Amino acid sequence: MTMTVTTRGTAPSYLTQGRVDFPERFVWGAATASYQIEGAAKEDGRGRSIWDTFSDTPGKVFNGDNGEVACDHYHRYADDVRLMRDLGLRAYRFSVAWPRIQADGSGAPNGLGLDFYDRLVDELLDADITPYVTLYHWDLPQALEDGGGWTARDTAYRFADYAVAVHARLGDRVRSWTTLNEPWVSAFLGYGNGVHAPGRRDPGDALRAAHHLLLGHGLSAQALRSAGAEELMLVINSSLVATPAQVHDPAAAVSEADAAAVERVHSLLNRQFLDPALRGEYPAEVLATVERHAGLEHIQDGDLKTINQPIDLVGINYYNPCVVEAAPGEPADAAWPGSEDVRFATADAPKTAMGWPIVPTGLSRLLLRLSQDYPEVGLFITENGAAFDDVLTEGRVHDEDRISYLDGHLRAVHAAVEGGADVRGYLAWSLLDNFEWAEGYRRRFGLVYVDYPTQTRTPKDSALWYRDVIGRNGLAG
Ligand code: IFM
Repeated sequence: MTMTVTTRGTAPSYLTQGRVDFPERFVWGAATASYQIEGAAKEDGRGRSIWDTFSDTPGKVFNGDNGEVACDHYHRYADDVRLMRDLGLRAYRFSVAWPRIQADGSGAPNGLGLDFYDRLVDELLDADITPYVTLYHWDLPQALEDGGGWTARDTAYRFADYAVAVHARLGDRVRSWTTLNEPWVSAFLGYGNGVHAPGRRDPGDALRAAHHLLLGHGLSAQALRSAGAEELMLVINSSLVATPAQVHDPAAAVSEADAAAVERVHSLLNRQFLDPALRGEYPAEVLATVERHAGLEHIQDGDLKTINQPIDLVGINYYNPCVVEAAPGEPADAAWPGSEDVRFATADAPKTAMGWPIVPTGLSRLLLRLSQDYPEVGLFITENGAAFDDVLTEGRVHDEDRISYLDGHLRAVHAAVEGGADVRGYLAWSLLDNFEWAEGYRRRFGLVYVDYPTQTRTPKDSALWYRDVIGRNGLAG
């Protein structure tokens, strides 16, 4: 049944309303990341990460916030797992903090750091929740950054060693392994526009970092597979790229220049990572950009073969569409080397507290395109969610706007599955309100409200709604 949406105006008109059922083995869960929730930054031998340094640098993070305490998950993990169980989660995606395992990014693993993840995995399994481990969600050991960070080739090799050490401890119980989370963000916000750690601003560095991240992905995927890892995944931040008119109407007429701008940005955002990982090649226009800003010496013979390891899934972190139009003479955005003559615009749509436009149909269209372009790999929604200005009143958070966002995007995932996309699961971002990088704690993405001074957790209405969605494996009418 297809009909016009009336709820809060975020779901697109062609998405099915009423009850929808997801495929039988669809995986439901939530995601977090180490630096954003763990705290305990100086405990049990954890070394410094680039995010500790960046957060300590005045002016880099809103309100001078940092991850020293965060959600104190390092100490409260057992309660947090109980909360997950009570919410009916079947899967939990978390990341391992590299500096907990190797304080300086190399050498013998720190047993105390591994112990923490060991306990967490056991707790999850006892609660019947499947762990999805991400090895790199941005907290690079500071010592490696001091040696060049991701602009240094050696970091890719160090990463593979670290991945093997974590797998050696957890691999008997964890079947799903993600190498990198959002390498585009690591490279282009970390080394391109400097909005994220380590805060460097050089297009050549950003492009070198992107290649070395991919190399680290390939080397670690190869090593993990040989060590017996069952499921391998690369997670990208991905968006539908479209002109303002196309955002709401895929059939909208666009000029040749606009169409070229869309495809160029699609290459920079999506193909720059997926083509090497899944096909062993860079798109020609990306390679031309790399050559212009960084030369090609850092791309050595055999690298692309190494990067192109068989993987099982591509994880998609989707929040909003990326809206662009041709703008002759416009200089490249610092986060987007190669984006000359393109203007980044915004969609005419309601916005989240991050100012991100809410366009669920963008997710269906993205999933359908990716599944057509890369039919060899399954897809997984590894992050999707929204920050809103939540208010805790009398023990409740009535976050109707988040429920609407999630409902719209789940309908979009369902529509893509119906259209033939092989989407295996959905993980909401995030389980808990947490440290939102340069935005500090002011942006709340959680299904669960965190009162930071007391560390009290309060499931928002969206968490209770999501529990019901999981329980019925679908959406009610
Ligand atoms: O909080 C981040 C997460 O760490 C990576 N993906 C996007 C989220 C929201 O900005």
